[in-house]
Amino acid sequence: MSLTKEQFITEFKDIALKLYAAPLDDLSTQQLYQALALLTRSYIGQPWAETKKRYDQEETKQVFYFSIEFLPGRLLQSNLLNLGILSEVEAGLNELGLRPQKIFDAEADPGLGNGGLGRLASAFMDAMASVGMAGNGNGIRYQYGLFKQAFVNGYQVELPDDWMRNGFAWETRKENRAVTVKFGGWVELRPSRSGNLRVIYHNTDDVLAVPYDVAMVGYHNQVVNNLRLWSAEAPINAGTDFTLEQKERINQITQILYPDDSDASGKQLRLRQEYFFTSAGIQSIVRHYRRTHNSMAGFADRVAIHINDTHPAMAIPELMRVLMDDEHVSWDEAWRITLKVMSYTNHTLLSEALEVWPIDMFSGMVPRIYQIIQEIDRRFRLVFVPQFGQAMIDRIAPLGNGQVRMAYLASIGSHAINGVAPIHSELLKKDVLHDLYQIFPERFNNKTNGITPRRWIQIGDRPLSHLLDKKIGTTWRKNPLALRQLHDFADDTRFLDDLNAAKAENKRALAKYIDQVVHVKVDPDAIFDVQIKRLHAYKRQLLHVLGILDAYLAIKRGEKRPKRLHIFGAKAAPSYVYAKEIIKVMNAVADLVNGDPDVSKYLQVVFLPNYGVTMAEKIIPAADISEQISTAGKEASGTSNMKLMSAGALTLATLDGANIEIKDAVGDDNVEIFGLTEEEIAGYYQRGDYHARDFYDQDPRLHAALDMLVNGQIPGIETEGRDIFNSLLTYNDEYFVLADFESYLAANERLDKLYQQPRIWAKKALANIAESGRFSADFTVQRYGREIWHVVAKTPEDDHEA
Ligand code: GPV
Repeated sequence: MSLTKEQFITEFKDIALKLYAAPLDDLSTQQLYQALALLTRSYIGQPWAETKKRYDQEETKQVFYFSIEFLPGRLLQSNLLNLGILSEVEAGLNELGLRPQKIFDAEADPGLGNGGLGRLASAFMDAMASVGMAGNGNGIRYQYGLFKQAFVNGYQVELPDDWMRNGFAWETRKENRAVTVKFGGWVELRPSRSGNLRVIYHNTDDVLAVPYDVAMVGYHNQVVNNLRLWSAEAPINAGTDFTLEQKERINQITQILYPDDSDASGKQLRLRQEYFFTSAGIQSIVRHYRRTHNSMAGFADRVAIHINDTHPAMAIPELMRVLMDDEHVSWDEAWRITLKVMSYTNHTLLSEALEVWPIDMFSGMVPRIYQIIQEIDRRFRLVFVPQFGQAMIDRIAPLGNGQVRMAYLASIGSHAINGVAPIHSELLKKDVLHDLYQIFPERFNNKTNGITPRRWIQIGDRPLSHLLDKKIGTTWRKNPLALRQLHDFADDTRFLDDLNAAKAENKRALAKYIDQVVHVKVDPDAIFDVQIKRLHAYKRQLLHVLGILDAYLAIKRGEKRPKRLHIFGAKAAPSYVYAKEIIKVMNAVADLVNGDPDVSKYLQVVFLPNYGVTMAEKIIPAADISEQISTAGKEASGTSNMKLMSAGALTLATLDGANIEIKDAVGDDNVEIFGLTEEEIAGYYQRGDYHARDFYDQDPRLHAALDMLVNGQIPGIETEGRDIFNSLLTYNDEYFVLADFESYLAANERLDKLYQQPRIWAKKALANIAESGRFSADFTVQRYGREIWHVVAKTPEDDHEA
C-alpha cells in the first residue's frame, strides 16, 4: 500500500484522539503502541477480506497448517514492513518527536510456543502469505504463553507469561464461527435405514471452541492470510447453567502452553488440548467447504492439511469421523480423501519426544476417535501382516503395548512424511520410521527448514540492510537469492571494512542492551560467541561451558588470547532437572569469570534471561560465532544456525541437522566443523565401547576443566557440579561431550586465529550472508506447495500481469 509520511501523521493523531480523547503528548507508550497497532490493523482489513474473497471465488486450494505452537514474534514492525509503509511510519513518528523503537518495544511477544517447532510454524505463515500461497494456520490461543524465565541466585525460576494483559491488538474474535468439541461420554452406533451407522453421543462434556483470527500479512503483495487460534469456553446452554468449577475446567484447556520442548508430557490436559484445536480446525474447514459444495467428493482438491509433528495427528481420525458420521461418506471413500488431504512433518529423532498415549486415558477422553483408530489399526494389520509379517506390523501399528502411537498413526494416515534436514530425513528412514519406510517408501521426503530474512535481516539488522541496499540494490528484500551478488565483492576491501563496521555497530547496541538487562559491562570489541536455543543435554551447552572453563584455566596460567564474549540464551523445561542444573552452573561460571579481573580482560560470559523471538532479534545481528554443537544425529535441523549465518556469523558446528547443508552451501572454508560424525557415534552405540572416563584420564585439559565442577573452584555448585560430573563419568556421557572436547577446542583456536585478520574474517562472513538466501522459508513453503500440498502460489499482481 502507499502512505505518505504526512498522511500517516494526520491519521495517527486522529486515531489517538478518537481512542483516548487526548492529544499524542498525553499518551503513555503503551497507548501510543495501541493506537499505532489499531491504525495498522485498519490498513489490513481490506486486503484481508479481499484475499478471503478471492480464494473463495477462484476456489483456490488452501493449506491448513495445524500446529500446537506458533511463535510469531512481535507483529507491529513486521506488519508495517510487509505492508510497505515502515519507513514512512518511522519517519512520521520521528517528526512527531516520538521514538519508533520505544513504541515497538511496548508490544508483548506472543510466546505461544517453546522453540524451533513453533517458530518454524510462524515463519511458514509469513512465507506462505509472502509468496501468495493460500495458507492458514490452526492453533491454540493460550491465555499464558511459555513461562517467563528469571534467575534467582543463578537458578531458573518460572514466572507466568501474562502476554495478553494489555490485550492482543492483532486478533479478531469470531464468535459466529464457533464450533462444539465433544469429550468423554460414550458412543452408541445405531444401524439406520440407509444402512449406514448412526452415531449417537451420550453424556459428553461439550466445549465451545471460539476462534480468534490473526492476519498474516504478505510482503508487498496485498495478500493477507489467516492464523486461527482457538479458545475454549463453556457452551451457552439452553436451560442449565455451568457451575464456576465447570467453567474453570473448560477454560483450563486453553489456559497455558506446555513448556516441554522435544519431549512428550503424557498429561491428560495436553491430550485434551490436542483434540480441542484439532477437532475445532477440522470442523470449521469442513463447514466452510460445505457452504459452497453439496458433497465432500471434491474436498481433497481444495484442501490440504498439514500436521506439524504429531500433536495434531488426531486430525486424521477426526476428519474420518466428520466424513463418516456427519457427511455420511463410506469408510473407503473417507480414507481415500483423508490420505490425499493429510501430510505430516516429523521434527525429532529423540525417543522421548515420540508421543504415545495410554489407551485407557485416550479412549475415555475421545471414545469415537479411539474407535476409528481401532478400525485404522485393524485394516492396517489386515492388509500388511500377510506381506510384512506379524512382528513388524506389531511394532508399527497405531495401537500396541497398550498405547496409541501418534507417529505411526500420522505416518499411516498421511500421503507424505517429511523430515526437516537431509540427515534427519535419512535417519527417519533408517531408524525411527524404518519399518514404515519399508511399506510406504514413496511417502518419505525431505523439506529442509527455513527462516524469514524479513524479520532477521530487514527488521533485526538495519545496519546490514542499509549496507546491502547501497551495494547490491534492494532486490534481495524480495528475493533473498539476490544476496549471491555479494560474492562479486569478496575482495572489495572497502566493502569488507564496511561489513565489519556494521557488525561493530550491532555489537555496541547489544553491549548496551546486555548492560541494561544483566548489568554487565561487556567489551564490544570482543568476539561475540553466541549459543541461543532451548537448554537440552543433546544441544550440549555443557560442551560450550567446558570450553569456557578451559579458557579460564589457560588465562589463569598467564596465557593471552583474543577477547571472547560468550552469550547464552536458553530456557529449560521446568521439570527437566538436569537442564536446570546446567543453567545453575552456567550462571556460576559467568559470575566466576566476570568477577575475576585477570580473566575478564580476555573472557566474559553473559547468560541473558528469558530468551525468545524478540531477544533473538537483538542478539543475532551482533554475533560473530554461531555455536551449533549438538551431538551428531540428534538435532533434527536447528534453525538458529540459518538466522545466525544470514547475519554473517561463522558457524562452529558438528555435522548435524541443517549444519550440513550450511556447510555445503558456504564451502568448507567458511564454516568451522568439528566432532564425531553421526556414523561414528552410531558405531560407538553398536559396539558399546564408548568409555567417557578414558578421555578424562588421557586429556589433561579436559581433566582439569571437569575437575572444576567438583573441586570448589566454582562457588555455589556443590550439588549441580557433582551431578553433572557424575553424568559424564559415572553414567558415561550419553551425548559424547568428552569425546568431542578436544576437537571443539581446536576449532575454537582456529577461530581465534582467524579473527586476528579482520578482512579474511569479513570475507567469510560475506560468503555466509551471500549463501543464506537459499534458507528463506519462502523457498521452503514453495517446495511443500509443489511436492506435498499441490498448491500454486499466486498474488493479485500476477492477475494484473496476466
Ligand atoms: I518434536 N523441535 C521443537 O522445537 N520442539 C519439539 O517439540 C520438537 C522438535 C525442533 C527440533 O528440535 C529442531 O531441530 C528443529 O529445527 C525444529 O523443531 C523445527 O523443525
